[in-house]
Amino acid sequence: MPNIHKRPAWWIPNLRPTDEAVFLDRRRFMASLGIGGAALIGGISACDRISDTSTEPRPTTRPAATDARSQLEPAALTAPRNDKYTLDRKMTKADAVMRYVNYYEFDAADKPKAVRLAQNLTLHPWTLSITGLVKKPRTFDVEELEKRLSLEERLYRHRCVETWAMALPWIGFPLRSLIKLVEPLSAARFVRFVSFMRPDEAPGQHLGSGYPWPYHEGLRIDEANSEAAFVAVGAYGRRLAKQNGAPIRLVTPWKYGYKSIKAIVEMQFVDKQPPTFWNTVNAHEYGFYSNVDPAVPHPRWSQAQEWMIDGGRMNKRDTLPYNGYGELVAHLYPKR
Ligand SMILES: Nc1nc2c(c(=O)[nH]1)N[C@H]1C(S)=C(S)[C@@H](COP(=O)(O)O)O[C@H]1N2
Ligand SMILES: [Mo]
Repeated sequence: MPNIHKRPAWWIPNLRPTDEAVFLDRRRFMASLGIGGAALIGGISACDRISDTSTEPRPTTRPAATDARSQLEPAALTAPRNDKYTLDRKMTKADAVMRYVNYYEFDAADKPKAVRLAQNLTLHPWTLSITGLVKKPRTFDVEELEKRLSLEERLYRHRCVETWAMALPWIGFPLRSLIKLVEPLSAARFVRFVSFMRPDEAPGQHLGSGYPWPYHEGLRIDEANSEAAFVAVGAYGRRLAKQNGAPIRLVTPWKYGYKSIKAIVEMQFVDKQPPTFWNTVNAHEYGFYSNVDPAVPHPRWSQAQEWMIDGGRMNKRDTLPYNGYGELVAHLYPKR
């Protein structure tokens, strides 16, 4: 039954401004996440200097039929769990993780809309090029890469700079296993990560958006080689959903979420600290390192506490230094 596609639970139907039933439905969904209209405005504008704070549903075009439909429900993908990485809280429901996303290429302000529009991203073919200061520059097909590196499941917490958090089972491999394959030269001191550039599929990338596309990030080489740095190709026993960064994304759980770049197409080994997307947008608010630190407030809000996306905005927990991963990474930085 190749033409029958069941929509997954996180799928949000296209909204028309006049369709009140759909609008109410969406409000109920927002309420179920514990975020009312006013709270939502605070949440969405946070990463965002050029923010659109409208919470009204706006008309959109339907996702292109072909790839979008076939990818609605990502294929199963399982890997043995690495028991070293445990959680101090319940795992976030998959449904919440798949609906509550930040993906500026698709929409900078409206999370449900970003989820919907992300279904337009074509995933096949997808290659990851490793360039720059390495002995063995390579372009990998992502699925071929998965076969070369053994996949594992890791339970990790995620902390967005906007104060929302989640805890989820990623599937992937340590970043350092990939780095080993290309043999960096000793001159390589940083790794630059670049996401895709396709304004035809990603409306947020249109000229005039004011953002320095494509999304780009960076790590110092010792950070990249830290055991905590992970590359995800799946989550919750499936391949990554498009809105969560399919087919391949970075996961750096001790740093604010924007360092965990989605949909990577290139990794370049360089000798100087590379510019990063959010630092370029607003250097005053978003640094290169961006390690989670409850003691250092964002210029516009405190970072002392956080809230889980399926537990409600009112249910606050204390933020942990390095998001709780200090044992693995604190040695990389000057003493706090
Ligand atoms: N390419 C790309 N990667 C990105 C982003 C983005 O907008 N584009 N947003 C970042 C931010 S701010 C966060 S919090 C995480 C969110 O990941 P999730 O949407 O899968 O929860 O992705 C990060 N990676
Ligand atoms: Mo974020």
